[in-house]
Formats: sequence, C-alpha cells, structure tokens
Amino acid sequence: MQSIAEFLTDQQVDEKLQQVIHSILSASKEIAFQVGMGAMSGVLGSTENENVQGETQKKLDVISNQILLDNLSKNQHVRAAASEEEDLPVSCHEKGAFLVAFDPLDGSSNIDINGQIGTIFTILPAQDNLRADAQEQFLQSGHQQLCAGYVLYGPSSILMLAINGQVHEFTLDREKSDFFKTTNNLILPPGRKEFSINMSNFYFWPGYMQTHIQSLINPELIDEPFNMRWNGAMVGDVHRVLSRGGIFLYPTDTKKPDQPAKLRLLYEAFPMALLVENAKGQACTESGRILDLTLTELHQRVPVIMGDAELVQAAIQ
Ligand code: P6P
Repeated sequence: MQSIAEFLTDQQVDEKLQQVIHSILSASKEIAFQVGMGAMSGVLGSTENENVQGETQKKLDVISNQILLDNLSKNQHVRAAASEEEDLPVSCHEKGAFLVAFDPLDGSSNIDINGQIGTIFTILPAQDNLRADAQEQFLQSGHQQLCAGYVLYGPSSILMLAINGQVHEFTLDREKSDFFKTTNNLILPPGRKEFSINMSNFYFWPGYMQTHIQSLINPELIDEPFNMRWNGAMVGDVHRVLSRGGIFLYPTDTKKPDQPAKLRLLYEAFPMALLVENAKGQACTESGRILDLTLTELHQRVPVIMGDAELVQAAIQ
C-alpha cells in the first residue's frame, strides 16, 4: 500500500505544500492517540478536569487545538493558521506561502460518549499584499482551496483528502504510525436512499424543506421511504455519505433568530464541499454552490446541503 508521502510525491504535489500536509497529519496522529486514551488520561468531561493523578486536565478539543497550532507554527511554509476555536488567526511565518484553517475536533459533544469526532482542515494560498495574521488573508473563494480533508478518529483513524481534483482515502497504521492509501479516486456512490439531518429542527425549517423531508419518509408519497442517520458530527455524517452515498443537510432554521445557519463556511462547509464535489457529488447552500461563495467573515455560517448530486438537486429545487 502507498504511504501518504509516496502518494504526494507520486502526485507531484508542491514540496512546500507536502510539508504543510505532513504537519497537519503529524498533529492528527497525536490527537488520535489522545482520543484513544479517552478517560484514561482525564481529557474527557468539563473544561477543567482531574485526571487519575489528580492533576487538572484540559478538555480534548482544547488539547487538539493546541497540538495543531503547535505543529503549524513550527512549519516555515505556514503564514497563518485560523482555528474554529480561536477568534482570530494566529501568525506563523511572514514568508509562508500557505494558510491553514481547521476545526480541531468537530463533533466534540460526542467526546464523552465515545462517538465519532474528527479534525477538518483546508489549505489556502497566502495573500502577499496582506499582513500575515490579517483576517483578510482568509477572505477567499471556496475555489481557492489547494487541498482539504478530514481525519476521522474511530475504530480506524481515516484521512480523507481532496487534492488535484480527486478524493483519496488513507488509513492510519498505528504500528507504523503512518497513513496508507486504502481508496483511490473515491466516487460518491449514487442512488443511496439515506439522509442526514437533525429532525428536531423540523418545525423551525423553511416550509419547502419541511415538505421535501416529508416526501422522503411518507409512505404515501414515496414507494421506498428513506433511512435516516444523524451522528451529531458533520465529519462522521459526511464520511458515511462519501463512503456509501445519500445526502447531508443542515438547512437554515428560526431556532436562534440571530443565527439562521449553524455550520461554519471556512472550517466545515468549504473543506467538505471540496471533498464532495471532487468525489462527483454536489455541495450547495439553499441558493447556490458552496465553492462559489467568498468568505466575508472568519466565522461566517451557511446552510449546507451536500452529497449525491440527484438528491441535492431534488432538495434545493
Ligand atoms: P446539532 C458539531 O457541533 C456541528 O458543528 C457539526 O459537526 C454537526 O453536524 C452539527 O454541528 C450538529 O448540530 O444541531 O445536531 O447539535
């Protein structure tokens, strides 16, 4: 099996970009270890926690955020890093050619129930005419992403990587402490009758979305009603959609009047949209392609409808 390093060289990926990807993966291996330790090291539970030695421990997503920032700040090719956990980007190296944005531990509410969690990341080109840590560095279109992906921590730790217009899956070999390619040029399987949405928001959705979801499950409206899955972690739900098809939706809702959308454009929607579109699926908001958007604010939120192209088109018609 091809290691991630062999794959990136084989794909003739820019050497400096390769080093940035390796910094992210080096951090993800450390996070995978911490996740695996779970309650043994007292990283679960509230922000401040006593571990078995009675020492105060930080919560796993705080630790994961720090591991990523530490690894990225050591890489001379990273100009700035923007974490979902931080208000502002962190400056790294003035002459770095790349920006990295990440959600260190997506689905962190699953930590205490041993559920699916993962690191989501995207790599963008640095903007020479702007200060290193300026928020403006990150105000780019989804099409500007050079590479994006996630590491899903679970029974296997799996890297899903979108680069050069394709998606490839790698699995962490814990003994060799390295990622090896397990799926080449992944294509999202069409035709799966499975949707992913938080049904508890039903009465807060726009009418068209209520009607659409009912059309998937009402046996009077559809011969084979859809199945439903909801992990509470986008990384887990999108991994299932990429692996076996279906659709993932987080539409606008009126639950929080000042926050009509929940998912972050830079840290969640952009990277997941690159993965889904490179796997020949579709990734939209309620009014167009996610990748066509240009970020206007670091923590901007958008509605997300992504997965099997046919199911996405049916949902947004
Ligand atoms: P809800 C996790 O907090 C997250 O950002 C996504 O990973 C996930 O899909 C969604 O929010 C879960 O939202 O409303 O089910 O808690």
